Amino acid sequence: MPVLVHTSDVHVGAPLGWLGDRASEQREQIRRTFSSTVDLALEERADCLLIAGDLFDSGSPPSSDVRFVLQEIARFTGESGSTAVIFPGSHDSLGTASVYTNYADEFARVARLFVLGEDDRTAVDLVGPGISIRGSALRSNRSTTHQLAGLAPSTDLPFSVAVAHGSVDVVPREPDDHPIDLEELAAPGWAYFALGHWHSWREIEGASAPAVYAGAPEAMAVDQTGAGHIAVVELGSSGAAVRKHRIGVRTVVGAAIDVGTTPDATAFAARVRESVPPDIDTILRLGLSGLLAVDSGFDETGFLAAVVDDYFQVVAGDRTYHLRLDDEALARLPERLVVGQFARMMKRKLDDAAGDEERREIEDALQLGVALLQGKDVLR
Ligand SMILES: [Mn+2]
Repeated sequence: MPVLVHTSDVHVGAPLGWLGDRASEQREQIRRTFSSTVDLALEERADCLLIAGDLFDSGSPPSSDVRFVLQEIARFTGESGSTAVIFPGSHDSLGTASVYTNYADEFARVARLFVLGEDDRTAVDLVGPGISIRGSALRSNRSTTHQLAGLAPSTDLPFSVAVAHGSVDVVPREPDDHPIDLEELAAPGWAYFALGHWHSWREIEGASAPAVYAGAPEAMAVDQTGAGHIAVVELGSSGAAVRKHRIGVRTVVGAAIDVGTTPDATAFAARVRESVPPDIDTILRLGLSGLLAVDSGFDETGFLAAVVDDYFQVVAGDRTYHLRLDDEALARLPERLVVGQFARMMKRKLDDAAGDEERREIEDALQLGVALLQGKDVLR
C-alpha cells in the first residue's frame, strides 16, 4: 500500500526566545529531528514525504539552514527514489522575497522535490503509487482566502491528498488566519487531508477522510504540550490508516507548585522533582501558586535556580501566589515599629491596586521591605 509521511511546522531556524539560554541548542535539535523524520520516511519506504507548511520559520532563513534542509530532502529522494512535496505555509509563504524564490535554483537541483505553488503548480501526481498531492500554496502571512475551496481531487489517480495550512472552524479563529471550513473537509473524493498551522497533533472529526494536524515536531511555544509527532499514513482502498508517530525529543510538561507550603529552596526543589521527574529533555513549565506569609522571604529567582539544572529548561508558567496579609499577619508586625507601619501602609496600597500587575509589584515591594526592615540579608 502507498505510504505518505506527513510533517508540518518544522520551523527550521526559529529564534525560540522563550527557551532563553537553551534556544540555540533547541534550534540544533529541530534540525536533528528533521533528520529523524527523513530516517523514518526511509525506514517506512514512504512514497512521499509531505511538509504541510512552515518548513522554515521565516522567508529569509540563513543559507546554512536552506542547505541543511535541501541536503536532508535529497537524502530522502536520492536513497528511496521517492518524492518530496513542500507546501509553502504562513511563515514561508510564496512571494517575491520567498525562500523558495530566492533559492529556486537550489530547490530545482534536488530530484523529485516539488514546491506547490511554484509555477502556479497546484498538484504533484505520483503515478507509480497512484497518489495526487493537491494544494493551493499560501502567498502571504495572513489571508482570508479559503485554500480548499476550488480544489478538486484527481480523476485519474486513486488517492488524492489535499494539503492545507490554516485554521479549521472547530475553534474560534481570526477571519484572516487562513480559514478552512469543516464543510470543505467534508467534500468527497479525498483520501486524506494533510493539515498544518496548528502545532499540537489534532485529528478533525466530521471530515470525509482522515484530516490531521501533525503539529510541530518540536514545540514552538510553552503551551504546545501536544507537539512532537509526525503522521505515517497508509493509503488503502478502504481508507487511509493514520499512525501518530512520536518524533520530537523535547517535551513540554506543566506543573503547579504551592509555594505557600515550601519554606525554602530545598523544600521547593524536592516538591518540583516529585511532581515532574528530572529529565534533561523536559521543558518544565512551572506555575506557582499559594499564599505566602508576609515575612516568608520567598525569592522566586533563587527558588527556580535550585531546579534549573534538572531539566532542559524551566519556563515560568502562571504565577498566582499572593501574600497572606490578613489582620493576624499585620498584628504580628507591631504598629509602633517602622516595619508595622510600613506593612499597614502597603496594605492600603494593595487594597487600592488597579490590577494584578500592580498588585504583584506592591506585594514584591512589601515582602522585600518587611524582610529588609527585619534585618534579613535579601539584597544579594
Ligand atoms: Mn507554524
